[in-house]
Amino acid sequence: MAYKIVVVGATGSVGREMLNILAERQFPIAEIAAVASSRSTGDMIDFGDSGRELKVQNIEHFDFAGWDMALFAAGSDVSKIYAPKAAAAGCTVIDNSSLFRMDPDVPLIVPEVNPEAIDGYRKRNIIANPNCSTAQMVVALKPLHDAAGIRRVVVSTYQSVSGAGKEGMDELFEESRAIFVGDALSPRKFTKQIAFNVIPHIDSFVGPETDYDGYTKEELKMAQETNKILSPDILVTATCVRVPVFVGHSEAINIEFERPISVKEAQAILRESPGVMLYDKREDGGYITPIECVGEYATYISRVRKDPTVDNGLALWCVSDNLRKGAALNAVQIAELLGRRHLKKAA
Ligand code: 11C
Repeated sequence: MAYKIVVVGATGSVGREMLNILAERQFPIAEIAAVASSRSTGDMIDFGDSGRELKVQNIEHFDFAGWDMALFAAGSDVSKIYAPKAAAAGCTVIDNSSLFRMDPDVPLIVPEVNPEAIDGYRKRNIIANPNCSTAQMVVALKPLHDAAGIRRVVVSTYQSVSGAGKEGMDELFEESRAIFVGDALSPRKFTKQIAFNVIPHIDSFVGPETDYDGYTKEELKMAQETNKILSPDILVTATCVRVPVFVGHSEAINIEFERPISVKEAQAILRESPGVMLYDKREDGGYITPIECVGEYATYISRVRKDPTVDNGLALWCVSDNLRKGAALNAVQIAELLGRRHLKKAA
């Protein structure tokens, strides 16, 4: 069976990656539409490396009836208006924004972790794609949780500027150039200079209405989304930091388990786990850095070691392409899962 697929936000960084990945994985496509705001209407964009070009259609006039799935990557404001319209027209929405993630009637899916949860999608005909920093972390945690039961996670992130979209990437580029040539440039997208700096602040601050007063929404998302996808019992505390890297999020993760698990056991489990690539040599360069994961599908794990400061503790380093596993790839994998598990049966 082949599907009629819509990509909403097709001209953005994640939308383009969705088109690349649909073409790369030879997703069974009967028809494909690239949809965006009126600003891009009529522009031609590549359908990955398929050799085909797609004419961008205006979302304001797009009729979702008769389409099987719509992959939304245009942000919460667009999803708020158009995702329910598409879903009501019978087109299943796979939404990359944070808008529906914590809705109990919307499954939040990482296919390697909780594929069975997708069965609840019919309530709203919407499936949510998690935040990029959560997606790669739960891919790493899931097999270890199955083996020894995770009690608590302490994570610090090193998130690339592409998490803040094209504007974030432009700002790092222009600021770096300005510094080299001696020009002054004020921050626009970020709160402080990002070139040659790090900023311990991603998304807005959370207020005292939650246990996470003083944390940021990005940090809260890592806790809440992990609880929804993997287990409600895992305690997560995160510090999310923006770093001057264009693509690829990195995470230093400390894990406390219910039961003992050795470094060798964890490495053996991770070596066999779906979506994971273990590269862990205790030598110079024996680990993966963000620049090496760009354009890749895997979540890379390195530096697995015992954390001797707690009972049953491990520490590890986790890197993934935030535009791919963190966004576009995960959305396409959800579309593949939906096709396999539901739409074929209905055909
Ligand atoms: C960042 N993780 O790096 C964010 C981008 O909730 O989908 C994705 C925000 C989200 O800035």
